[in-house]
Amino acid sequence: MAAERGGVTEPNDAPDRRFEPEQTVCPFCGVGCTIEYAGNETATGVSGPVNARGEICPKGAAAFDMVAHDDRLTEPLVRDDGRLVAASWEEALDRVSEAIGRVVDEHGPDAVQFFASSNCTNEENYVLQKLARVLGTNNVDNCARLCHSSTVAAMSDRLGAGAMTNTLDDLGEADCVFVNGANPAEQHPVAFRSYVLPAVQNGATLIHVDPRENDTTTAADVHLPLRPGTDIELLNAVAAVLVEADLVDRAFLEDRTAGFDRLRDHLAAVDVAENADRAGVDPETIRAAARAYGEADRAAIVTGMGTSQHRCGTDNVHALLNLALLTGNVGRRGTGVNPLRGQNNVQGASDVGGLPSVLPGYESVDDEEARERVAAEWGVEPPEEPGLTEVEATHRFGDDVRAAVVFGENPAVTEPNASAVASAFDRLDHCVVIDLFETATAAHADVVLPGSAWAEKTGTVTNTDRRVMRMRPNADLPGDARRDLDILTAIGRRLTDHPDAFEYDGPHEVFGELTRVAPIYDGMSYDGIGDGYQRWPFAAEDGTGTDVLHAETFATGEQTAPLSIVDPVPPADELEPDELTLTTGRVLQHFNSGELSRRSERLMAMRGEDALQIHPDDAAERGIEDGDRVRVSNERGAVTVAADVTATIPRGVTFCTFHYADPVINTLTGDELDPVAGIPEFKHSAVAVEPIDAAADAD
Ligand SMILES: Nc1nc2c(c(=O)[nH]1)N[C@H]1C(S)=C(S)[C@@H](COP(=O)(O)OP(=O)(O)OC[C@H]3O[C@@H](n4cnc5c(=O)[nH]c(N)nc54)[C@H](O)[C@@H]3O)O[C@H]1N2
Ligand SMILES: Nc1nc2c(c(=O)[nH]1)N[C@H]1C(S)=C(S)[C@@H](COP(=O)(O)OP(=O)(O)OC[C@H]3O[C@@H](n4cnc5c(=O)[nH]c(N)nc54)[C@H](O)[C@@H]3O)O[C@H]1N2
Ligand code: SF4
Ligand SMILES: [Mo]
Repeated sequence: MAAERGGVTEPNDAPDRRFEPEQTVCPFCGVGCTIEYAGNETATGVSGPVNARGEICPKGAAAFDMVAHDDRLTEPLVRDDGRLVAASWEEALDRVSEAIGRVVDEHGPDAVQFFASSNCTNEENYVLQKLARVLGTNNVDNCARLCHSSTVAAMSDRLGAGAMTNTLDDLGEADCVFVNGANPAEQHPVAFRSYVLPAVQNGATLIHVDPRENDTTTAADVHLPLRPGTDIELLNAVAAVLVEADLVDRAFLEDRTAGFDRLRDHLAAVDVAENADRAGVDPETIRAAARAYGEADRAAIVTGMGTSQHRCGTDNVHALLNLALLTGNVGRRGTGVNPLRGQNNVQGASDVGGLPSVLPGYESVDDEEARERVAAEWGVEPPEEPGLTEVEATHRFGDDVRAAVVFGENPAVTEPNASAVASAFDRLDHCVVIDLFETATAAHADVVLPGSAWAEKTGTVTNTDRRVMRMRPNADLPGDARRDLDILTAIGRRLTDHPDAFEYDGPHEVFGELTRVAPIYDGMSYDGIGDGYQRWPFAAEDGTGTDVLHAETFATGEQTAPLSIVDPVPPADELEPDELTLTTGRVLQHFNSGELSRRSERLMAMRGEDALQIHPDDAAERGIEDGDRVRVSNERGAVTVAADVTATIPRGVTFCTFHYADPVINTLTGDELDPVAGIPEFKHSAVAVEPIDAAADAD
């Protein structure tokens, strides 16, 4: 098998084990399980900081399938006469620096947008954002924008830190776990099975707020199957019951919060039955959920994309934060508000400055002191004006944004309103993609550079509960592919006037610089991390870092956090008669833009392509049977997928995964953005659904 895989040159009878196993971190989700090469092109879980018993999920077990896959890019590609053709590294890098150099000369550095990668290491992302800023622009963002940017905005605003307030370990101590808009049983399987589920088995109440019944619901005591886009109605109703039934923590409200009287007056006007009706749920179930949450000694909130990916995503999280603050569930073990982060380094990509408005360590670009500290290290001061977010930038491609450097992201599949994204990419003067595969985004690129997969790199990643862990190589690079860090530093040396700023002995030296620049990583070291972890904010004295945030004071530096008045915001798409709501998301076996998971035969064998969940009554009305091909359409376009007729989804709502369909599911999603965080509304679109034959007849 090894012989037929791309870039691997051994003969057929070579021993299949080509690499020494070394403890590293799973490339998929933000839980951060440790794995290593187990021979025979498979990964095995090894005891690590998160998965103490070496437990992993099916994706972790399949992590090697893409590493030596035939489809791996093994040489640079450049566009000649409209086609991507093989080229030398010299030529490809020259084209990048000449074309982007020209854009900078003619239009200034703000005409270039950098896409950082949540799939890549802290060191790689640190160098990418440094490249942008040394070039003179803050136009750098990562797909946290599409993911938890609204969570980060609301939590930073209220509490002073946009990350899990607590740890996976101490989630296990909760008496009640309130899961809002997340499906951790499928998306964060080891966090769910090894931390949440044991708490539930010990008697904790699990509340699941999700339109659908899924694997998380199976373990839940209370399910609130709300209509997509009605989280504020539901959460305000829960808050109203907490106040009405006197389940609030008076001492905590007094000492640690501000604005209770205002919020209480606002909630007095909330009619629980009316809000329940708008959300499509039973008011008694809302009351039961509020009682379970309010009466628990320790209640933890877990939040995901169902909360964050709305044009009111930031407000949704504000409404959720109110519940924790009203009941004093902050600053103690087993409590808090816990966003489960997406990829294995989406937390780190943001921590190290892969965002347009903050420097490494979340200090604002307009903070002069922070800029000066960075300048002392870099020899160049970063610009003061915040840059563009990803989707904002895409909207401006061909206007004031003329070039893009896309590192380990696939926006042609994963940004909303995909047909508009595709034409936007074609309006660029120059686009360079650094990836493992010839992606849908690479189809619009002028230069495609073959990077390194997770198993071929050294560096660190930061998991969902703020633990920095080390990646170690378990495989050789295929063909002429290069390490991502080497590619980025090579571009930095060619493109900027500060080549010395991109000379490093290796990732450990980059990490050292990061710990000097980003205060939250201050004191960490490669050696100190070892096979374990160091957690931010890192206090060198106690060896591992701070577990529970906001214990005495909030990370804002304040003793109190404000309570917020939040009013419902209707979704951008209004439903016409006969239209259904489409919400999108994931399943256990598949991953994001599908580039990694589609390369695993075993994952694909467990479950096939994208499918549209639709209620039996909605299906029957349209003459749709289970397994039929259906056309899902709206004013933005049309997509064909298989129908999965199931009563696990409410009437009027459909759900589709966004991993594989062609054209992509994001053809249907809208690109109106949350005004604070710039996150799109992936979780609510209006669509018509019809059987494919009827659709063909109509055409
Ligand atoms: N297997 C697998 N695991 C993954 C990923 C993957 O692609 N596959 N991706 C990783 C990434 S990048 C991320 S960000 C995380 C995401 O992890 P999750 O947040 O769990 O992901 P989603 O499936 O997008 O959305 C969660 C749930 O929100 C529900 N939902 C939809 N609309 C609404 C709504 O309006 N309100 C509420 N309350 N709920 C709603 C959906 O039914 C869905 O079950 O997973 C990570 N882990
Ligand atoms: N409809 C809909 N759309 C969504 C969402 C949704 O719920 N619904 N969720 C959104 C969310 S939460 C997210 S996070 C985004 C994800 O959006 P993306 O980040 O665009 O998607 P990914 O598939 O995670 O990864 C992108 C690319 O990274 C490459 N890659 C992986 N590892 C490496 C590496 O080590 N080096 C290099 N150079 N490249 C690498 C992969 O081959 C892939 O092409 O999608 C968003 N889009
Ligand atoms: S739970 Fe996440 S980190 Fe752990 S093995 Fe599965 S995908 Fe990898
Ligand atoms: Mo994500």
